[in-house]
Amino acid sequence: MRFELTEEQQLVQAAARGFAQERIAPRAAAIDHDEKIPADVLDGLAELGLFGVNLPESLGGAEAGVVAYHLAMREVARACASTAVTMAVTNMVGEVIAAFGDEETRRAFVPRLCDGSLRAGSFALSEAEAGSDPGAMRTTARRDGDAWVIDGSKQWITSGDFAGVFVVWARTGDAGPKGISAFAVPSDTPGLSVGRHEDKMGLRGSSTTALHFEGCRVPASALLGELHGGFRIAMMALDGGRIGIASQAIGIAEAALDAAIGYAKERQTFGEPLANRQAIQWMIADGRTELDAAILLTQRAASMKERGVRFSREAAMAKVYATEAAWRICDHALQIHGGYGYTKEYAVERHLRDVRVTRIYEGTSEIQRIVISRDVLR
Ligand code: COS
Repeated sequence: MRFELTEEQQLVQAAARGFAQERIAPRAAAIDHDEKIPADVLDGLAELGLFGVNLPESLGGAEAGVVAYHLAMREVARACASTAVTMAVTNMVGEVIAAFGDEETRRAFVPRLCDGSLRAGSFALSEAEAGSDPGAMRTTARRDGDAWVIDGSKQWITSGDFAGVFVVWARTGDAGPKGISAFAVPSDTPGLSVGRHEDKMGLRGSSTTALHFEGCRVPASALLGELHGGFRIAMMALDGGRIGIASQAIGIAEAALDAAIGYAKERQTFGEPLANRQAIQWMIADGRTELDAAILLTQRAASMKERGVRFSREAAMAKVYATEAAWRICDHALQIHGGYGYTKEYAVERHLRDVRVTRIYEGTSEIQRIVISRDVLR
C-alpha cells in the first residue's frame, strides 16, 4: 500500500493551490457578499483543467484521475466553498455526459464544459417533493416523433441560472426508480426557464435555483444511456459526487483549522497565548486527527473509483465522516475565535455557514448511512 501522491497528483495539487490562494481566497468574502463568482475565476479554473479533472484528454479533459480531482477540490474549497461546488457539479455533469451520451452529444458538450465556454454544468435531479427520494420525481418526458418533450419543475439546482448545459432526470415510464431517464439539455432550449433563487444560509456565492420545463423539446439523441435507466445513472454520478463533497468539506475545515491555529498562537488570555491552553490544544488535536481520517477515507474511495471497482459504500463513508467532522472542526474553530469568530471580520463564520450544507446535499448524512448499512448487511 502506498500513501505517497504521484508526481502528476502533486502537480495538480500545486497548480490548484497556487490559483486558489492567489486569485480566489482574497476574494472569497466578496464572492459570499456579492453572491456571484467572477468570470475570471471560472476562466482560471477552466485554464487549469479543473472543470474536467477526470475526463479524457480526447474530450478536452485533464485526464488526471479521481485522486487528483479530490486534491484540487480541497484546494479550491479551502479558498472558497462556493467556487468549489460550482467546480464539483461541472465535473460531475461532464462525467455523466462523457459516460452516457452518444458520440454527438459528448462532442457537443464535454469539450465546452472543460474549456469553460459553457460556464458550468448543472445536475437537475431533485424536485420540491423528491430530494432524498428521487424515485418519487414527477417531471415527465414523453416521446413526440423524433423528440422528447419535458414538463415539470426541478429544485435546488446549483448554477441553475448560468450553467450552459443541464443533465435533467424525468419520468419516462412507471412510478418509482425504474421509470426514470436522463437527458442532456442545453440551457437555451425553448420551454426551459429559471425559477426562484434560494436565499441560503451559506454557499451564497453559488446560485441555487428552481427550473421549469414547459413543453421543452430536445432531440432523441439527448437521451443519456438506456431508456428508463436514468436512476442508475443518477446513483452512479452521486457516488462520484460524494467524493467531491467530502473533499469540499475537508477543504473548508482545513481553512477553518488553519485560521484557528493562527489565532490561538496570537491571541493572549491571562498573559499567555490561547494555544497554551489544554482545552484549545485538544480541539486542535481532535480536529487534525479527524481531518486526516477524512482525507484517508476520501482518498480510498477516489482511488477505488479510479481503479474501476465499485465504491458506493466507501464514497458514502467518506462523505458522512468528512462532512460531520468538518462541521465539528468549523464549530470549534469559531469557538476558539470567541466573539470575533461570530463576526464577518474573520472568515470562520463563513466557513461554518458554508460547511453546513455538506451534511445535506448530494445525499444527507442519514442517506449515506442507509447506503452503508444496506451494503454492510447485504
Ligand atoms: N450504483 C448503481 N446502481 C445503483 C446504485 C449505485 N450506487 N444505487 C442503487 N442502484 C440501482 C439499484 O441496483 C436498483 O436497480 P436494480 O433494482 O436493477 O438492482 C435501482 O438503482 C434502485 O435502487 P434502490 O432500490 O436502492 O432505490 P431506492 O429508491 O431504495 O433508493 C437510495 C436508494 C436511498 C440510496 C437513493 O434514493 C439515494 O441515494 N437517495 C439520495 C439521493 C440524493 O443524493 N439526493 C441529493 C441530490 S443532489 S443535491
